[in-house]
Amino acid sequence: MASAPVPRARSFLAERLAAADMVDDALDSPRADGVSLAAADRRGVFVVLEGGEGAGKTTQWSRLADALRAVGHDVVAVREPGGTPAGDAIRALLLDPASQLAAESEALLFAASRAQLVRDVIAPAVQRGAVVMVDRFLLSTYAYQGAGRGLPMSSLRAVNHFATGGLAPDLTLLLSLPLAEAQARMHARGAADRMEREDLAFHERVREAFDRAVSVEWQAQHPEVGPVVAVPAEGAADAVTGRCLEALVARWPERFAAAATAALGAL
Ligand code: T5A
Repeated sequence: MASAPVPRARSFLAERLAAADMVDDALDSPRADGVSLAAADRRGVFVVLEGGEGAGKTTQWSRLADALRAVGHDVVAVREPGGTPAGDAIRALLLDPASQLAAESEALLFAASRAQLVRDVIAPAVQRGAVVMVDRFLLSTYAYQGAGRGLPMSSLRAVNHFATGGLAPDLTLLLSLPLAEAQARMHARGAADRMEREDLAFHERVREAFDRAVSVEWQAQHPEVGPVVAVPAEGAADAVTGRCLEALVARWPERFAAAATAALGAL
């Protein structure tokens, strides 16, 4: 009598390949969880401000939002981590110098805040036609958790694809300032949070990762980050705001020309 077939044990290698296939599937299916917006659904624009600590992102994020609102744009301005009640609780945990977090936990918490923000705020606002301005997004994870902490990029990419559902920024303004100048601004401001307390070598790795993201080659390999343009962040805040507005006009001349003219006249 023939015996029943014995299920063949899966080898370790087969398990690894199956896992890799699942990651590939996820990366190949940007609409799988429904938050990715096709061009036709994207009535608004999704703009991110990035850069190392002290580059002036938060200052410019607020000034740009004010300048655009002043000429009638519907602007939604949020920051990462945060921007939702759950995200704000995660932010407090992540930035508290008393938090003891493994690098992996840290990466997952940033991704969890991002997942909530995308679904509750960013995707609905982009769909209704708003200008969505986000202070940090996925590129920060690649710079801080990837280059800074040394976590594997493939893992960060997969986790964050799950978090964003494939929703990529339309434009990232990368505020670029020499590290020494940025650190001087931070020291002048006082008390440092958990991330700011990392040593100089960590912040140099972060800085190098941001610099790499400006290249055409890097952006071609990381379409999930969207286009990145560097904006020199030296000089007075007014001058930097002017450069940011020029970058927005270069990308969307019709949408932002009036705002830029009005704002530049008022600076
Ligand atoms: N993080 C975040 C990760 O590790 N992974 C992630 O995925 C994400 C999303 C967030 C931390 O989390 C990390 C990165 C961060 O460490 P945060 O408090 O939001 O924490 O930190 P930052 O985003 O870095 O904000 P900062 O306030 O620290 O830096 P900014 O926004 O670059 O700088 P800003 O605008 O606050 O300015 C800093 C100081 O400089 C002055 C300001 O008045 C202020 O005192 N300043 C200027 N001075 C002179 N000239 C100018 N042009 C100036 N512009 C601003």
